[in-house]
Amino acid sequence: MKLLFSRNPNPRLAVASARYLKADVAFEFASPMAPGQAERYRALNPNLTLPILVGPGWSLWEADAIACRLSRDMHSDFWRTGDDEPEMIRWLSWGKENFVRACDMVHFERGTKQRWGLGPIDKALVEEGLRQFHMTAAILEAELCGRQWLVGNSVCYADFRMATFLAFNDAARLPLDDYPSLSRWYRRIEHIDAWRDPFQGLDAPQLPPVSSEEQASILNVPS
Ligand SMILES: N[C@@H](CCC(=O)N[C@@H](CS)C(=O)NCC(=O)O)C(=O)O
Repeated sequence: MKLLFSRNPNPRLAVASARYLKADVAFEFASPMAPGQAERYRALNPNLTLPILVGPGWSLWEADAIACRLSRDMHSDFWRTGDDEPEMIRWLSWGKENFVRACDMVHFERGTKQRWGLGPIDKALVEEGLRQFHMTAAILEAELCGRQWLVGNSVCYADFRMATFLAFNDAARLPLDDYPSLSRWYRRIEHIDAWRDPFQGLDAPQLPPVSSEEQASILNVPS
């Protein structure tokens, strides 16, 4: 099997999951949206997004589905399958509709758009993303003040999924420090090698840096 990836958030999540699981996959950098590449990848994923897991005669897209598949292959409880499974699904479902989405909104404006030259930061969208971040971070803070992980006593895929965009917080600048239990939880995740440095030893170009306009706005100087 091979895992097609880039350094962007969802493929990063899939690579980190595969490495955490020590899954038997080869990693291959891909860029299905680059000019001239679409036809090569459309049959593998009609969305032309990453990650994609490819096996003989099949492909699987969506980071969550890939994590589920690899966890099953490795007989791991990283993807919970016992009594904890409904609770894990609750966090995956709620997270993607709420906390992860809020992080994504802010990161898209401050990070993705600035890296790839997709236009100026929409301040209204940043404000709305931050509003949703605060609402949903408060819910996670209350959950995490009494325990170390989202489900049970060990890390699971829901922790990784919830943290998808926190690995990019140098660009997104979400006020994570306002939430001490949430910050401690994320530091625990960062102690996991597979999360902290998923691309170690892999051949993949670095993401472009955020633009000088964005840097100037951080420093509050004209660009
Ligand atoms: N819901 C999808 C989202 C996939 C997605 O949006 N991938 C983006 C990166 S975050 C992508 O493929 N961007 C183009 C690239 O990385 O080359 C998942 O969870 O896998």
